[in-house]
Amino acid sequence: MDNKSIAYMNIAMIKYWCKDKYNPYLIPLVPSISLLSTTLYTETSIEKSDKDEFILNDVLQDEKETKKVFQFVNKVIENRECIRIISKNNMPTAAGLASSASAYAALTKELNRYFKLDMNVELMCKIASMGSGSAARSFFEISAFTEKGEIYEIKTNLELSMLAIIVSDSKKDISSRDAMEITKKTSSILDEWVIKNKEYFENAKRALKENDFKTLGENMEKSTELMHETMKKSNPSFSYLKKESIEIIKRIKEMRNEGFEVYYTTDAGPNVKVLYKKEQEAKIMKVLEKEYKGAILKC
Ligand code: 2P0
Repeated sequence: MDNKSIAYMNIAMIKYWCKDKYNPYLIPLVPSISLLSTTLYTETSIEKSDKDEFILNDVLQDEKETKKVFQFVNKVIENRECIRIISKNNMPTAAGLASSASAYAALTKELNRYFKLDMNVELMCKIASMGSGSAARSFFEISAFTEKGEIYEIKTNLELSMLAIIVSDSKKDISSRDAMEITKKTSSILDEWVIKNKEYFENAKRALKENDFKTLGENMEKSTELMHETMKKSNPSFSYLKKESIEIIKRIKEMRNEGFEVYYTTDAGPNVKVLYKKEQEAKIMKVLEKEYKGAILKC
């Protein structure tokens, strides 16, 4: 067996935004559905060391980052030897796509391997959720993570693909963790978010089962729009989107009127992701590559 573990990042089609509680695993406030990346991943290995260390992309991390990661490790395993965690993301650092989802999923798998914890996938999903909510969804191609804390695979015959249009690589002003807190405490439309996102989740789940790409795409956009609206209606009001993001979103919607089956989503950052059916990749890429030269990244 390999002496390392790999996990791919995932992109939410139905968005997770806000936590209910930890029990000790995360119970999100709303259910989400994600698609696993086929290209962007974290690779992690663990080795014996005389003190706990965390190396990310060849750089020894400072006390703060190391503490954060080892707080997670200590939740997974007590009474252990000191270890060195060596992680690498294959995402271009300039793309602003590095993801806590692939990071905590890969670390969970590697802890399982190194310490021979004998956890099954169901348990590893839950364990990963203690590190990062989205990490719970990096174990299946399409994952559901419900407001009851259930995590399971959804099957579909649709062959889905995503690409990202990179707007900016600048570091987030506000972490998604803090942003979720502000939203939960202050957003005037939190109740609406909880009710509506559940509807979008049910619609998307049905659409995946019935291979209904249009319904899936429409609900992805509704979930995305309402998630960003919860932030706008928070106090203080905030947004991760930039002027360029809004322009790209407009263009994606316009492409639909031109007959392309494309739908957009955005996360806690300005980059825009585009969902399409794999069979239409060449056709869609041709248009987007011309308009967003050098900014397209296959997810
Ligand atoms: C998602 N995001 O569903 C949503 C949509 C960003 C926007 O999950 O605090 O890093 O570690 O549980 O998973 C980003 O938040 O948050 C995220 P924590 P996470 O993908």
